[in-house]
Amino acid sequence: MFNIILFGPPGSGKGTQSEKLIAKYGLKHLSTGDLLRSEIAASTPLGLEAKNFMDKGQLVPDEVVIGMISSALEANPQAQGFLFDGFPRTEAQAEALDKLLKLNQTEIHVVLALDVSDEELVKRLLNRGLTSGRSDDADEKVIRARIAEYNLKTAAVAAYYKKFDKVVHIKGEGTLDEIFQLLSNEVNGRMA
Ligand code: B4P
Repeated sequence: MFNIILFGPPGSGKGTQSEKLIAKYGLKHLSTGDLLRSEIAASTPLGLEAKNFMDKGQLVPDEVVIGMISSALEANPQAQGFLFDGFPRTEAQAEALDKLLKLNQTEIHVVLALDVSDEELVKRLLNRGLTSGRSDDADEKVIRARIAEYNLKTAAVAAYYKKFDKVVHIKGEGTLDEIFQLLSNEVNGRMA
């Protein structure tokens, strides 16, 4: 089993690069953003609760996303490995993930952190907002709130994994293929 966290601020290319990584390495993609948007689309109680936070650019409460990831891990006992995209986003989520993986006798093997400047993030997300229909991409104020949440609560997750020497920083600006090549080089080196 090989487990990756793809880490970075909103708009850093996590979702985009995840699609390419799961296709190449046969991993199961677990995106908390996608899971939450499915719950919203199905108007479940969890989705209705999450929407209140997401529309303001705030993080959804830890217990909600941890419960979702726990169910997703249970539902995929045959996976060869997981690619976590947008999770963990707080230190409490990172600790919970470590416990869940330990129960399954596995661990996080590498945290790939995409570095992108704030101005580039805002530009990308506003651009995506023109076509995505995502309410959290439509308004610059909400986008900047998401970046502030990242700096306040999520950046600490990289520090958590640095203690275990698992974090690799990758330049997240450039073409999709250039960035994918840098990510693949790291995965290849560690899977060997
Ligand atoms: P997410 O769905 O995770 O969304 P995101 O952070 O915006 O990143 P995403 O992966 O979608 O974007 P990408 O960078 O690929 O989260 C949304 C919300 O859900 C959060 O704000 C929060 O409220 C909630 N949430 C999710 N997980 C949570 C958790 N664990 N705990 C609490 N709350 C949680 O792409 C962005 C754009 O950039 C795209 O248009 C793409 O085409 C473009 N792009 C990508 N790479 C590019 C490149 N190299 N050059 C130019 N453009 C590029």
